[in-house]
Amino acid sequence: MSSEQKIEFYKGPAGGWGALRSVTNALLRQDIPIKGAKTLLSANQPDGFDCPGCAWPDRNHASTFEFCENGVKAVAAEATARRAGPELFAKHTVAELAGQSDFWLEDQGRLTHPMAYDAASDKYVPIEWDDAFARIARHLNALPDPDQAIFYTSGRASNEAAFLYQLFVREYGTNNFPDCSNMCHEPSGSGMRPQLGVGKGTVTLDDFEKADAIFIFGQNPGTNHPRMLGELRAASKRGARIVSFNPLRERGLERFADPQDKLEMATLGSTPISTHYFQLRVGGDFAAIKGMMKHVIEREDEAVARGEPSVLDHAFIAEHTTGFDALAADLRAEQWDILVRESGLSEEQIRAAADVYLGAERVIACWGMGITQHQHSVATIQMIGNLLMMRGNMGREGAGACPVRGHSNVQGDRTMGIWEKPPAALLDRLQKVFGFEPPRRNGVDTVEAIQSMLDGKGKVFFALGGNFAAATPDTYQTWKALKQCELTVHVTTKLNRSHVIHGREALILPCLGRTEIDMQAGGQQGVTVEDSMSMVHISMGINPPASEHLLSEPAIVARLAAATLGARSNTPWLWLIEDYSRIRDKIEAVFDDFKDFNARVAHPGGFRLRNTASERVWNTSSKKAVFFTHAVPLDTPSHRARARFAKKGDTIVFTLLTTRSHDQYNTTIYGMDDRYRGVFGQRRVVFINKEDIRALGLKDGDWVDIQTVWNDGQERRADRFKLVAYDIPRGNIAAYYPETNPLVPLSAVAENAGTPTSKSIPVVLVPHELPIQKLAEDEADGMVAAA
Ligand SMILES: Nc1nc2c(c(=O)[nH]1)N[C@H]1C(S)=C(S)[C@@H](COP(=O)(O)OP(=O)(O)OC[C@H]3O[C@@H](n4cnc5c(=O)[nH]c(N)nc54)[C@H](O)[C@@H]3O)O[C@H]1N2
Ligand SMILES: Nc1nc2c(c(=O)[nH]1)N[C@H]1C(S)=C(S)[C@@H](COP(=O)(O)OP(=O)(O)OC[C@H]3O[C@@H](n4cnc5c(=O)[nH]c(N)nc54)[C@H](O)[C@@H]3O)O[C@H]1N2
Ligand SMILES: [Mo]
Repeated sequence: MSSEQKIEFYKGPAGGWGALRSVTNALLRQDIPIKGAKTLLSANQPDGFDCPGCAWPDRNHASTFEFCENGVKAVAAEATARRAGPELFAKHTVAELAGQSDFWLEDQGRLTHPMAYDAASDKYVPIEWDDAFARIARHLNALPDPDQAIFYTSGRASNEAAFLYQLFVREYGTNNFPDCSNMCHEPSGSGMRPQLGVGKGTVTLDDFEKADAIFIFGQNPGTNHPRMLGELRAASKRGARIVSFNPLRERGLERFADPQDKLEMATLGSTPISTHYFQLRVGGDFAAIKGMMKHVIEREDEAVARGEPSVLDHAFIAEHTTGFDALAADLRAEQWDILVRESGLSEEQIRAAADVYLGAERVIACWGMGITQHQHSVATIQMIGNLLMMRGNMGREGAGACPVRGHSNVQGDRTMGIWEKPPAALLDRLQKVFGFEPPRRNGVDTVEAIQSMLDGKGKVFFALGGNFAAATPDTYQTWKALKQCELTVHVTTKLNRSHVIHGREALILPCLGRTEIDMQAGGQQGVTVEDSMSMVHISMGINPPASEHLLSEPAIVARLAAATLGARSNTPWLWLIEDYSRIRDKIEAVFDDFKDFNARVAHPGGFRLRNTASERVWNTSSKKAVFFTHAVPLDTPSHRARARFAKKGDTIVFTLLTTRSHDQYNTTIYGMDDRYRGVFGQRRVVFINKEDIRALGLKDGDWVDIQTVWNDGQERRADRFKLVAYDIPRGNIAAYYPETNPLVPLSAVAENAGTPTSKSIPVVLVPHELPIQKLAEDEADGMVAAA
């Protein structure tokens, strides 16, 4: 399947014919006939299913099919004709399966039967559903302390599944809810809640139509949110300024050809996306944004001195905010040389970016993982908030904050209470509605969960979706943690690393995907999801299930809850799943924002949840929006590592960012190409500045091993990566995740959010010693090669 290994600069725009070709390949690869690929046309339709790709919203939950290359790949991966049935497991021991790559594992197709690990034969063997639930219940009920069980969630779970899950786990007695959000946009919530009183984005697609300037920090929409390019293209065409901050030159931020635009396609035309592109240092956004604010304050002071109109929105600042004077004083005192050094941008570049901000009436700021996965991510996000608020760009048309979420329902899962630090109000309400005493202790997040298992406290690990063993940091520590468990359970659609790195006992519970018809006693069921802009809508599967043995996620949770809690629970678990509108009634009973849930979600396109910040109502402790003052971070792991090696002469400490290729969905590898970055047929590459290659005494195409510089004496390495000369600032390198997760120390987390700092790991590169053979295609990715 994979193309020939080559590195070839990509000259075309994002989208365009390359995207159409790639879609055809994706369908062929999954044995899906292209003619009559009805599945694809039903994605994001009012009567179809929500695309299991990203969380970017659709126009009115679209009336026309919005073409999205990576949406098609996500749908095709789920709707594949391939099957991983009991025969596969009969043929291979788990040790053999563990020797296969991540790509190979998922490529076996959809799981068809519940399977249990049999230690005697080292194989997974089929198990009846009721026996599986009884076995889990037995383990859970044998634990002396419910906090010894850990319940992970990945962001595809529907609202209905997530709601039942958090209810079950809290009735069982713990708040141990690590989720993918902990590794993703957790810092956005942690930064925004104390600042704005909401932990979610404040803008809608309508705001995108009205913005004069859109700032994009640390996000690669051409690959990860392709439908966002449509909005950016429209904004660009009407003259809005689009300002990108990214250490890498990303094609999708430069030019885009809309595959639905016949003229653009016929003429090989395209639309420029970014009007300004700032290639800052990894982690340099904080200093860049602070510099922009300093420029704004300087202009304000000049304007006042000259008796000219103010550049700030004083009315907004006075009526709606606190903390501005302290921030302004801090900005006046800040030194340009620090801002320049730490951002990696020149003073002129920072001032130019700030002038775009000053020249715009209405500004939106978007951000992604390039902002959230750093030690100082929470402070950086509050800096973005500060910048927006200086000119009142919060809670009015065409303006606001837009953290662009990842998984299609990751935002909804948190809304439903998948949260290890539940607010007291939620627990009070659960108590009232369901008549039980919820646990009040905070639970563990993702990194704390790994630690808990390593320490021998966490003994049962249950995952509703995802791929914990591959997505998390410090891979070999995580594997050790999972292997120490008494029981690991995965509710899942496809085989992945987490099923072959397992506890003493292990279960694989295969579930329906979004694309599939969910039939219950009360007829066909739909589920609901919430996108990145707080729009809630229904999702209805259209395909027959991949196997007759699959259960829906709500059914799995409810039957497990009934088996575990028995007469202890007052909740009518099995009655609830006969008709999911009953679950939605309970959601409404717990969350006031879901008033008339069933009626409102029946509208085509659904409804938007209330977002108080977008109404300029501030649910913070002061009842105002807050300007936060933070010093430029000068003591990050990269700073410390550089200081340590500064004395040792010629060793170069790089800051490694880990990112996604165009052919993957998180830990799911669709293929070996990263078209827009010019990488084909391979994934073990390091993007590096050509001057740095020279400084290392190496050549483009040479092989290196990557080693983390950390302070705990533990060796962390990932071997055999090919150097690829790339347009990236010196001292910074980039490589793909998950292959690089063994390099991320468990203790490297964002302050006040616990998010692994996957975008800034101090590393050194050493020439690879052993001769490199051409890697077999299915060995070329994933954790195996690293093991
Ligand atoms: N096709 C596809 N779609 C996806 C996903 C997928 O894997 N595949 N994953 C989904 C998920 S869960 C998520 S969270 C999102 C992720 O979507 P993104 O947020 O786009 O995540 P990344 O690919 O990790 O890339 C982040 C970008 O940040 C840049 N960057 C890295 N460090 C810095 C920095 O310090 N400063 C700045 N300014 N930029 C930096 C990188 O060069 C890269 O362009 O996408 C979602 N959608
Ligand atoms: N180094 C590094 N590490 C990272 C990141 C990074 O940028 N760099 N990004 C982080 C981010 S943003 C995230 S969100 C996490 C992702 O972490 P996870 O959400 O845990 O991982 P995914 O790869 O999205 O999960 C893929 C698996 O989900 C299962 N699946 C797919 N669809 C369904 C479904 O409908 N139901 C169920 N039950 N299962 C399903 C399939 O078995 C598939 O193998 O990774 C994080 N890890
Ligand atoms: Mo994510």
